Amino acid sequence: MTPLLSPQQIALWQQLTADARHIIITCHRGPDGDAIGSTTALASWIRRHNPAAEVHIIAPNIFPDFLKWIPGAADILIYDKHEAEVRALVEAADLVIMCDHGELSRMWTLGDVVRDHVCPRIMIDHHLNPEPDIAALAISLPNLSSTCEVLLRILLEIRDQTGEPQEEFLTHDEAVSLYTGMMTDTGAFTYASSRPEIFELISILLRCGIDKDKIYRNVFFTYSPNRLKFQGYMLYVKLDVWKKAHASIMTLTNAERRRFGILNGDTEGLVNLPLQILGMKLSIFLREDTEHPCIRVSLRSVDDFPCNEMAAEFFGGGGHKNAAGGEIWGTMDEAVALIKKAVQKYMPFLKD
Ligand SMILES: [Mn+2]
Repeated sequence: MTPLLSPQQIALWQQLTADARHIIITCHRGPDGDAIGSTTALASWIRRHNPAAEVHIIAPNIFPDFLKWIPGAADILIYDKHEAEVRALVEAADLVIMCDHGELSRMWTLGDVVRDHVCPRIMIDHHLNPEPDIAALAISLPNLSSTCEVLLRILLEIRDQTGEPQEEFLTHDEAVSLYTGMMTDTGAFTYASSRPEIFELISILLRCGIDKDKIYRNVFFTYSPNRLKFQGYMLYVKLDVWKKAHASIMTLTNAERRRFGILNGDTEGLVNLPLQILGMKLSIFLREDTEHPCIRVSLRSVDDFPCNEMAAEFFGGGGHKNAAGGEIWGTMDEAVALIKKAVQKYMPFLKD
């Protein structure tokens, strides 16, 4: 594997992580498996390598229940819930490590607290367009699938540099955290995961004794009975396939939410299902917002269909080529009408 870090960067990493006594590790708002996995693995690694340091993981807001089993996740401080305590910790920090975000604004108001506090920062990330000049050491690799992959490669390079014994470079729990992030950011290695290095790294994690099948079940087999029945309802009753456009649409109202007693996270992943239809290129999911009079739009595609461009042009949103979102201020009928207009405009991408 080609090294990610120069010898100078490794030296800087070593110096920053060894000298600090009050370390804060942050992730983006709406933490996902990669955010929780990278922060918990790194916190554990630093505690082992710099026992004199006090290390805190801070998330801007709560993370989903299906990530709570991750080793170390129980100790994560939630800024939304403990504002004063977190503020004091940030103000005492002599090192801030940003994981899985390249911009302070991705932490919302917590980003302002971090920005106002002067101390060295390290950025470990894989998102496009990192904010310039916010970190003494910025390790931003948009070509890698996950921050956990970036972090694992950093720790391997440090091991090789320091000659640390093989068995001490990563604990079982750290390996579990890192695997979780690599798995969740690639849809269990079904997208953005064709580089051979990923599987070399997985083999290293397996040698640390992780049970990858169990990790998969811990994350993905966590439905309530209601959620599965609701999914059946959405596919059987609400899925509308536009054959000629190779597109599909599902809509969800708040009345339906109440009827099935579903929670916000229960709609997660629903938008991906129609892409299992042979030849399907675009899946659209519209749902009434639970707080505001607007319709939230989720788009998923395969191959070259630019979800991000459609989201930016029609729904005031954005995202990635194959996954994007936005919102429509209006009724569901108005939203569906606008979607039809958008699909018409992007028909050249959808036709055979
Ligand atoms: Mn990520």
